[in-house]
Amino acid sequence: MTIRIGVIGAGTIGQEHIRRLSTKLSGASITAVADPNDARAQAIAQGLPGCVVADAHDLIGLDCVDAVVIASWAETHAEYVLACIDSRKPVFCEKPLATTQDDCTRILDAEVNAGRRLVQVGFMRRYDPDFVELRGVVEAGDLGAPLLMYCAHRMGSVPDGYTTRQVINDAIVHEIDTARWLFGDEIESVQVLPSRQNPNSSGDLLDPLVTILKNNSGVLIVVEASANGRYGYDITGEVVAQSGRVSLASRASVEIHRFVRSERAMPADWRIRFEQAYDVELQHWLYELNQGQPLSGPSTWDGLAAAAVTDALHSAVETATAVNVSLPAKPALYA
Ligand code: ISE
Repeated sequence: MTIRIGVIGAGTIGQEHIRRLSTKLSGASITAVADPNDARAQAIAQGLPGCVVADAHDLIGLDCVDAVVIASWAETHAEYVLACIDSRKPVFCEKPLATTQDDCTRILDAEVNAGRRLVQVGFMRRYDPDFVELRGVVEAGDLGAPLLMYCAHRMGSVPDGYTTRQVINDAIVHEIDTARWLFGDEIESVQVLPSRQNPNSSGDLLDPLVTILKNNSGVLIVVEASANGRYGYDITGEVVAQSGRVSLASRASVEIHRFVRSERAMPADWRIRFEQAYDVELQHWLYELNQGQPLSGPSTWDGLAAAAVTDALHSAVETATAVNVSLPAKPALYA
């Protein structure tokens, strides 16, 4: 069976997903595209047999759309996810699920009322082989109790006008979900420590930004987020445990030796670094839809728990103090 997919948002990640869904993954066809830039949507649709262009809300209701991929601006996610739930159409929503805990709560209430999981959130690191291996070592327990984690989320550059709010909602949200997934524990409180500012950055952008997350077991997760490092896309993670430490493998693809120097290439951006993770997460989603199996990927609850932490981080930026994270009881649908 082929799942007919409507894609909302044909920007960078939307085009990436259209490419992988239409040329790489099995069990899907792209039947509709929606984007505020109509010319862009038309150009993309022309390259996809039988694909139509529609307004986002119309796309969700089309008979030729069985499931929806949301890759639009984060501020639009809640509106479109709610419309998919209302139409009882499965939806893969790029992270963040929504930009506030309140909006995630509205989504959670609607999905619980629908009585089944319809939403998967694009926390793709859970499908990245390096992160999966890191989690395997932590879960095996040979190193003893995890005590600390150090993460760096270093981007080579961000667009002009990029803000601290976006760093938290768009970038650090990955470390938040990784910490929850890795340790199987919720985040209890957060702190934010701006460092000396990078002259490459300007405006409302704290760069680099250090955040300290503390989970219910007392593990501290220290996250450095850098926006304009200029040297490449550099994602690191190291867990310090009772009797050892384990860190993510370096993702250098090649080593270049010349002029009495040796260099290691590194990813230029997230599309290259996480290509395989994006492929696997979407293929896993398609497989479960095709098999009629309950969704087992990152859920609305995971999106809400991450938004509770990002809300707390926004507060911590303002107050320069530790801020507690508050979560409701987890509904049985997400047990
Ligand atoms: C992008 O949307 C991603 O999800 C990347 O993983 C992250 O590094 C980047 O900051 C986001 O803009």
